[in-house]
Amino acid sequence: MSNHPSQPPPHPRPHRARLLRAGAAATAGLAAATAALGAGELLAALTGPDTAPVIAVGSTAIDLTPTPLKEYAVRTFGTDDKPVLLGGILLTTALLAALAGLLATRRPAYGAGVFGVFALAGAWAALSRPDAHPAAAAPALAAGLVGAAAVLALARLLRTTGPTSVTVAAAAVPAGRAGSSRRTVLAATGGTIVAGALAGVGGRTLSDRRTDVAAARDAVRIPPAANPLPPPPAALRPKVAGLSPFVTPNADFYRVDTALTLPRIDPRQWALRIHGMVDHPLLLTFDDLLHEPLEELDHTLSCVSNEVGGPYVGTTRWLGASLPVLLRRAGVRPGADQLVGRSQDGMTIGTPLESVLDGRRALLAVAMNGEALPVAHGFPCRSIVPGFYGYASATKWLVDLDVTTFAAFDPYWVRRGWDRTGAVRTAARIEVPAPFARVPAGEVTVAGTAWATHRGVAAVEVRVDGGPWRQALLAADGGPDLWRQWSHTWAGATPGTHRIEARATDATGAVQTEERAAPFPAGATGWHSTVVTVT
Ligand SMILES: Nc1nc2c(c(=O)[nH]1)N[C@H]1C(S)=C(S)[C@@H](COP(=O)(O)O)O[C@H]1N2
Ligand SMILES: [Mo]
Repeated sequence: MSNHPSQPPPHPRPHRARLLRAGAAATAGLAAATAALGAGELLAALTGPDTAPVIAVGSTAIDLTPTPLKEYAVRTFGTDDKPVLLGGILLTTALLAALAGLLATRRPAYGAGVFGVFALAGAWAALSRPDAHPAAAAPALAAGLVGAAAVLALARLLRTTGPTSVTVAAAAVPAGRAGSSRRTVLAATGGTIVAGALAGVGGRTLSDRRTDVAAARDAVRIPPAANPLPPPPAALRPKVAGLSPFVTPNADFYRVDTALTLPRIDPRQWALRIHGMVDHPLLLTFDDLLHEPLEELDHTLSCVSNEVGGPYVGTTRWLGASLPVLLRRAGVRPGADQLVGRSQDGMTIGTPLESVLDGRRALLAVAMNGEALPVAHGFPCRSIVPGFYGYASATKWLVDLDVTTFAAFDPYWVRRGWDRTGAVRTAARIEVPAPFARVPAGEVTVAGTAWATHRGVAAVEVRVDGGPWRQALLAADGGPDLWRQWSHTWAGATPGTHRIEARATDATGAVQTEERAAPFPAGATGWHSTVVTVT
């Protein structure tokens, strides 16, 4: 800034002054961004929570993320991948905002331009969501305008009264004036941050209240099953401390989806369309669905992204209308081979039609373990087709079923390179002892869970340190659609470090392969192992 017209006279601490100036400018940018995001949230209370700029950008980022990076994120952050993504977006926003503030004190138009780019990116992201309406762009555009106006105003204030002139003034004018201009800058910056934060929190609260479906969900009365199943027998689970429960409580059921804000659907406004290659397209309301004879299905759902030994698997008693009955009522035309479910948030999930109609108990589920589906698990309705990973069978927030062909349509995950079929691979998981546990020498109880959904588990074997395979003791068999728990007594465990391995055989007689494969593109393979220390 040596050519600056108001070049200050030599100052005893120029570095400190420059730093202060830069800090104040960056903070002004951050304040403007806070105001911008606050304005976006406030407007999103009207246009829908998923149109708020950060959410819209985040959702688009999820859809655009290349598969390997997404795999890495799920592997590294697990179900925290969404907070990590939002944190990353906020951090990037903060860095760019600080840069905008620095630019604005020199070239106001550039500073404002950064917010213009923000606005356009946010608007584009919001408009490119599958369920977008034109008003979806409004929050991002408003955010851009507010941010640009705020950064211009704050930068102007800084140029006239900011730390540059404050420090200069401190040398030249009575201390009172320098203090008051510093207070002006602080007050304006702080005020902008507070106003932005209030607008943000207020907007989010308002939109949560507007879209809340908790009351509507509580009001739902799910009729009992036409032929209720007996409670799951205790013999399904070996009595081993530390082994997971046979039926997974809803609160502990894994959640995997691309939704940054959960779709909140009022069941009174919900309808399901069954159409495509059918003779009689159907439109079913939630009431219609509840008037169908409801079936119970005890079933183990798992995610294709689950690593060997991983947690993305759970067992539930689902309740719902029969999917094959409704498809037959619609009259499936010859030639159709794929059933595509579409969710309210635009997810598409394809299942082989032949499997849905081959006699297995596929459901349009409305309840999970005796209560209406939790919002995170698809309220008010999701599909369940035993034998397939969730990405190929279990559309949450389901609103549309399209009877089509594999040739005509690639669903969301298939477009990203995942296997078309999505059949569940055989898996065995060691749960007891826990990894790196210290156990006393002698007899060690080993126990776990195995699944080969819709084929069923016929055997589980255990070995220690690469020794001979021993048959584990299988608990009672709940049927092929359920996981099977097992236990084994490892006799003669000697002090030291040991490696326990397990493998399952499915009911077709196929032994689980040792070959390690990553979850992409068709599900992980390989034997689970756990290392323990015997003392
Ligand atoms: N609408 C919607 N449905 C979805 C998904 C999704 O991202 N969106 N993810 C699928 C995947 S990959 C899995 S494994 C299951 C997980 O269901 P859960 O979250 O109830 O365990 O939902 C499936 N259904
Ligand atoms: Mo999944």
